[in-house]
Amino acid sequence: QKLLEMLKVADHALKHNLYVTTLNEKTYKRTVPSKEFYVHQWNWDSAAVAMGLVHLNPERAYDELRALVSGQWNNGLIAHITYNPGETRYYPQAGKWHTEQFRRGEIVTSGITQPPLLSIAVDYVYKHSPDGAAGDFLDEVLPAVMKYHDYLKRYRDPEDGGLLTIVHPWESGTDNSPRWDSSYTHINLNDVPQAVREDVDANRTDDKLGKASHRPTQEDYYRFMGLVALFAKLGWDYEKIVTQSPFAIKDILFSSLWARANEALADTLTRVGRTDEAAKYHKWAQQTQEALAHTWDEEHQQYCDIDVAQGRREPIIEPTNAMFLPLLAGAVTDEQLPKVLTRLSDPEQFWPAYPVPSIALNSPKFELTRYWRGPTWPITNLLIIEGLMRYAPQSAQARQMGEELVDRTLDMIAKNGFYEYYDPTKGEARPGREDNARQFGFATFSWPAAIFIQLAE
Ligand code: 9WN
Repeated sequence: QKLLEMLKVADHALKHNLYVTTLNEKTYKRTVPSKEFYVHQWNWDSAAVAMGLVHLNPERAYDELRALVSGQWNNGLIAHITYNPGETRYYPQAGKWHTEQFRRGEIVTSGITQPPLLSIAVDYVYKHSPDGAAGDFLDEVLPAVMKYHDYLKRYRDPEDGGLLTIVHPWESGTDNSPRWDSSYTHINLNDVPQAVREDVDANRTDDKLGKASHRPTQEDYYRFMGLVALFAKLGWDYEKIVTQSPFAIKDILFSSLWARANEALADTLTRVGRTDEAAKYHKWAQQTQEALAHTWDEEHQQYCDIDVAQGRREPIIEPTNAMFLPLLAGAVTDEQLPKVLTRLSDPEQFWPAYPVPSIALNSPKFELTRYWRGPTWPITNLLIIEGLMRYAPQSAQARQMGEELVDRTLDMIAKNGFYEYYDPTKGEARPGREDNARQFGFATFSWPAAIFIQLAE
């Protein structure tokens, strides 16, 4: 009964966050993360939303992904934000990116990307569609997805080593993760132009950026916007950006999704009889699996991001939940698997009442409410669940943990409603803006609603 009620509310949340616009004389339907705060279309949020929507309303899932690829740049980039016109509440507003020359007519985007959940969503939506319903959708979206993969391979793995480089913390989807602390020591805040800092100061208000005690700090924002200004100055030329950015990381979360995304894309292509084209993506997936396995650090018992900015090559040791994403990629070796599961199942680290916190509970950096420095996020739970289930055929422990994580995630969301992130110790909701969340009841955030639907299926 409770489950059915929740599904209804999830449906309501996803309808509440729908934005319909007409751009370039076409109608686009985008589900924004939260109409009270994140009023544009976010890349990996929309991919997650489409996977939930396909169970309620396949047409809306198609619309979501069509809208997501509509602003693709000529070089293949699918941006992290596709802006809704006329909305200026969220900072940075559209004009701050200086991406004018790359825009497709009236469709305005940011200039960076986000973890590549897109092809995983396309494959999922296709597989869960009623027979014959998804053909047109696939014809429209598949070329864009393939072009996006080519962009990622060409610009983010120029050395052809299998791991992808992100150039902005927002590209990781885990903005203020402790994974980036050591890289930040190389970004001199004095190098951030005065005008950029003043702009952040003027905009870092609760209504534009959410509750300050929960969000990334003022200095984080100086860095975020300093990088945006630098990339605009480099004309959004990704050959230059990847070599010159003071922030450039081989990200294990991003790369794990990349491996899985290539498998998914190869799967979709195979299903529609394009086996020859699938081979390339299979190869990329395999290459990344091997590269991820090699980031394992035996001393610290974890997979590591690698700081590759400006010629550096420094492994990053931080006990965050990103270390479990190689499960999703199928990159974990037989020898590594029990070690990964031991770490994940430890109640002092990653398995408290409501796993999986964004950083280990016993880390001195753990903060109960600060965004990606403590709270449990439904999106990373979904990916870790998929990862654990991938190893279920060979590991009873992985299966049992995967099933338990489904139950606890559903329970956490059902207890509170659809919030952005949750307290891992009590499972309480941690909305970005408590005032708004209360005011609007619990039908606010899109991806917990969509993930709830997907996990309840
Ligand atoms: C910056 C929308 C996005 C998520 C990210 C999350 C947060 C934006 C922000 O919100 O990022 O992209 O303003 O903090 O970190 O994962 O996609 O829900």
